[in-house]
Amino acid sequence: MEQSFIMIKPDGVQRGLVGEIIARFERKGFTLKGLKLVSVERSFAERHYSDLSAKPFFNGLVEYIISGPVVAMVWEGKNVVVTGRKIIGATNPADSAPGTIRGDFAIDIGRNVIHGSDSVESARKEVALWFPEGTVGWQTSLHPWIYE
Ligand code: DAT
Ligand code: MG
Repeated sequence: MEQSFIMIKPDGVQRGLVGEIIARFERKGFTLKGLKLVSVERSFAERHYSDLSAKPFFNGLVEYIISGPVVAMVWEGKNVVVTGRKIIGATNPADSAPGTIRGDFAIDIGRNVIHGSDSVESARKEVALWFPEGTVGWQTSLHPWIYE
């Protein structure tokens, strides 16, 4: 089953949005397979965002991610990467639809509350980077009530 790496960024943690965000993924029907509160080092944040290292906003982005603890999660389910991005909303909260996490809880692009993998391939890399210890192997008993 497909997995996505979802991270509540430091602003989301500071603003008390952890429960709200987890609830949205839970209620959708996705399954939580990994969860931890972590403060990451600069070099780790740079690795996570290595694809963006040439961007002018890269340093500010890294500073933001290391500015406080983040909640790192792995969510599993059918099409969770694409659907997770829809739940999260557009990168710039000014363009995120109401009803999405960024649309409901964010204003500035540099304080957009949450990260979600943008492809199945990057999800695989991000899950491996953030959860080298592995994720939790369990199956929800709700499966037949969520999938036909
Ligand atoms: P996303 O987080 O939606 O996958 P991304 O991978 O393109 O977006 O960029 C990672 C983060 O970098 C994004 O959540 C916020 C920041 N960012 C992206 N584009 C930016 C820009 N033009 N100015 C400032 N920050 C930006
Ligand atoms: Mg991205």
